[in-house]
Amino acid sequence: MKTRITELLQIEYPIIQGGMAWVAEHNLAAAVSNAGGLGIIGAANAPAEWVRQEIHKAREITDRPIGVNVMLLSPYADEVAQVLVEENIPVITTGAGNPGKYMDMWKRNGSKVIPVVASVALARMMEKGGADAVIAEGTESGGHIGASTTMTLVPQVVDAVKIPVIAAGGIGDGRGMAAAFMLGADAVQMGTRFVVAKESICHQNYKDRIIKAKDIDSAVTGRTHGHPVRQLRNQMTKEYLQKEKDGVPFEELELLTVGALRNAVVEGDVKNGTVMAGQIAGMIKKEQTCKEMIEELMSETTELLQKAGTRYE
Ligand code: TUI
Repeated sequence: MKTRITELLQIEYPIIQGGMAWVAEHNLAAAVSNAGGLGIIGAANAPAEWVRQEIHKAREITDRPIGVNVMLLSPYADEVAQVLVEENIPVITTGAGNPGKYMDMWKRNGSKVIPVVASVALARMMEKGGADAVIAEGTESGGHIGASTTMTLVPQVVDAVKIPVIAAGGIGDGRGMAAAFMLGADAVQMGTRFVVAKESICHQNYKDRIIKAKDIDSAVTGRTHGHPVRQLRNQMTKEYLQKEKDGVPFEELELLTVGALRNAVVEGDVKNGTVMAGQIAGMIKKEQTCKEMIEELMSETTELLQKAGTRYE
């Protein structure tokens, strides 16, 4: 399947793995790239030297391109941005902010820069600033989210910019992927489904929570202080949401989440940890290798697109 994104990024399939904190490390990224998608190392809040090591380790497992996601709220964002230049990273995605100040240095070095946007305004600004594509991420996603749904955001971004658009948020199978193409996207980015990949180093308790999740099992914390985060409901979200209702100050709410994502992903504490996952968790029922996932996604998607083609001919 050829799209503007497979051409731009020199990949076989239009599937990009999300840059999930703690989960998107070298094993997962290399497995996705080896399976023909684009694997991403999530720099998240990690120091720049960790990111460099992960890039080196991924390169031992795959010769194919891998990308890095820069989480712009990270205290290490400046140093990470520099490491990506030194390591000649071919594809850089960004999240949780405006990457404008890094754009020139990355573009001068030949990287393809693909910011996540949650609005048409930011998509337009990124195109003007030289972005090669944008990821339009709907509120169905796990982690830090914007307000618009994928269904409404993707076509509006597609209409607003000429660069390719990658759809993200709530996509977990061939139906979602085919729908994204119908909305005008040239590729999809998926996170939650890859969390349960066999190559994902995420703790089994976390994977099991996703596999057992029902459609309405996610909750959004942090709406009151402007940093909404989607995660699966547990003891921690219950306390957090009650405290938000009670008007507890941000600094006290923060105490509930310090180290909580690591506790869930690495230690398997799915009761008091942060179990970030998208609304699609309810549909994810099995662990597979990245290759199995990507092959299944591609056969479902192409079949649906062919069917749609005949129906509307
Ligand atoms: O970044 C993500 N997902 C994330 S980041 C993360 S770590 C974190 N944890 C707690 C609080 C904050 C961060 C966990 N999950 N996805 C990409 C994404 N970017 N979603 C939404 C946005 C976004 C939102 C507004 C991007 C830009 C934006 O506008 C910023 C501006 O300055 O205009």
